[in-house]
Amino acid sequence: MTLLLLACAQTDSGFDTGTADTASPAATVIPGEVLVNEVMFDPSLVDGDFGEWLEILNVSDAEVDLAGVILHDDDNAGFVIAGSLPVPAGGVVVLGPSADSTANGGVQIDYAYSIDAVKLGNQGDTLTLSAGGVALDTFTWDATVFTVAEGSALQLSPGVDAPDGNDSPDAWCLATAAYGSGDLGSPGGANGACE
Ligand SMILES: [Ca+2]
Ligand SMILES: [Ca+2]
Ligand SMILES: [Ca+2]
Repeated sequence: MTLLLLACAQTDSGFDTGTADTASPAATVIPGEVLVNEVMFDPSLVDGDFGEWLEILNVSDAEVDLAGVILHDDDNAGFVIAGSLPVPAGGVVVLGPSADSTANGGVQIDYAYSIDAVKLGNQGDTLTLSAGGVALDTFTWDATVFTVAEGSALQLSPGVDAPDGNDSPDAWCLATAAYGSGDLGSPGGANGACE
């Protein structure tokens, strides 16, 4: 009993014992480090249930781990990134509902989630990244304000380095480079310049 109590005390004081009080890992990423960088909400060559994806950019100068980060759209349950998902400094990770590159249009997915948890609206939606109840980034698009097109991802202009920098439609444009089967975007790679 003494040993058990000691083990609990160590857990509470921050020792990593390999177990956790909750099912989700504690997030370590903090506001200002990551933002939504590219979103494919309306793939043309494959069904959106397989071919949607989004890119998260690390704008800090050190690697971050997205474990424990929660991602929501505006009307579905959302999900918690359940395991380690490292993002190098200045680099990106790609999340989508299908990691099968033959089904998803040829995207290399770093983290797959259930399509029932997040569905990216073709006419508009809001993505929210949060950790520990704190918002890390939100990005809202609306087809009445943004230029959108089936088969083209919305990409953030290179150089935007703050979570509020992607709030303006002026910071976004349609991707023009082809990936995988031929839809347009740069999943996992640097975004093209916006004219
Ligand atoms: Ca969609
Ligand atoms: Ca934002
Ligand atoms: Ca990209």
